[in-house]
Amino acid sequence: MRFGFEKLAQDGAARAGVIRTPRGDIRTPAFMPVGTAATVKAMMPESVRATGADILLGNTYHLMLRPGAERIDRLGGLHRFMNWERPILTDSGGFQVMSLAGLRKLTEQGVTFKSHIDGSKHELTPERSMEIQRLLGSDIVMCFDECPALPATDKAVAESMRLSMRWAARSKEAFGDRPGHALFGIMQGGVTPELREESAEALKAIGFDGYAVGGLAVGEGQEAMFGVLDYAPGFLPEDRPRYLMGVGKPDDIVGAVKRGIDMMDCVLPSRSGRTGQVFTRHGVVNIKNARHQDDPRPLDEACICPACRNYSRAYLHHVFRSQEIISSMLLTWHNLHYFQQIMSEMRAAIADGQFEAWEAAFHAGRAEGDI
Ligand code: PRF
Ligand code: ZN
Repeated sequence: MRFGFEKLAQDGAARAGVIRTPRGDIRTPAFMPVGTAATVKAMMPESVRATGADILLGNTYHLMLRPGAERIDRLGGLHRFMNWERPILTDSGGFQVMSLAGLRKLTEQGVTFKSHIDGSKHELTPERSMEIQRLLGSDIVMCFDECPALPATDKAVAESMRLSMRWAARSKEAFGDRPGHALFGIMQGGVTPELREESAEALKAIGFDGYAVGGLAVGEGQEAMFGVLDYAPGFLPEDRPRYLMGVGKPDDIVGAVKRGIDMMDCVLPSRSGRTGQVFTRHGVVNIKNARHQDDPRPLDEACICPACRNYSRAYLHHVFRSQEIISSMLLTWHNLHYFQQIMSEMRAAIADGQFEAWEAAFHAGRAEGDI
């Protein structure tokens, strides 16, 4: 079976559809929980599935360092290793090298760096990134790219983008022809329309199964990000999935879907679950706040996740303050459930031609500060 994308409905620029893979369908717009180190922290894989996730994200950078891609391959691949048999998308490593590794050196060939774990020296190139993602058994492989931090000069953004486009061509060549597996290109170009268009044209000339919008959510702010998303998805093929990398907060996700994005990933729901920040229909709840300590109500009375069905705010406050492991488990579950709930509601609204009304209700129900 081959990889495919079918658009089922469109409402304005927002699209609803399905990505078909040999490991199962991915309903879009899709939110991908992040499973960096072969685990979505604090969650069993069956619990992640119960929140409504069709696909997880894994990381080349972390897994190559620990436990090693060759080891995961010997153990039957990442799906079996982590007990998640559904689709996995893997990021290619360059972005994580730039944000996590020590002592980096970037050349035309690739990047050498020191591990953030033990200081050991490693190299990533487009060819090695493709090899690692093949050893992991990734269903959706990402091109090896470079993502400059913003703000940066136009000249720096242009040079970085052109390097990423040369690496995209090398990634495609090294990936080869792998039926049932997909390779996605990554658009760069900062917040400059001409550079975004040049990047999209370069990627389309190479030809990919899907296209990511990279280089956003790197310090430019929501207004600038939406500014790019007002035009950038339009440079990409209509009939291929579009993936916005590393985004975001619930309102970022809604704004991205409205502008034609089909897939997203972010550590926010899982990481926030461990730091006591809870996302709900009404806004953000900070569970460590003392005003929850006598509160018998659930986090969100309308939510059907285990944290909301079975526990009070007072209990969740207590286990968070006591640093009990169940705190991370319950809050992560709730956050992931809430993010998937938004995705599911958006898919239905797009199918019904009601996206605008849904979006208005989404914003109307939310408070700015802590609730
Ligand atoms: N490139 C890759 N991974 C990423 C990004 C990117 O630009 C981003 C930017 N938000 C997150 N993750 N390869
Ligand atoms: Zn809940």
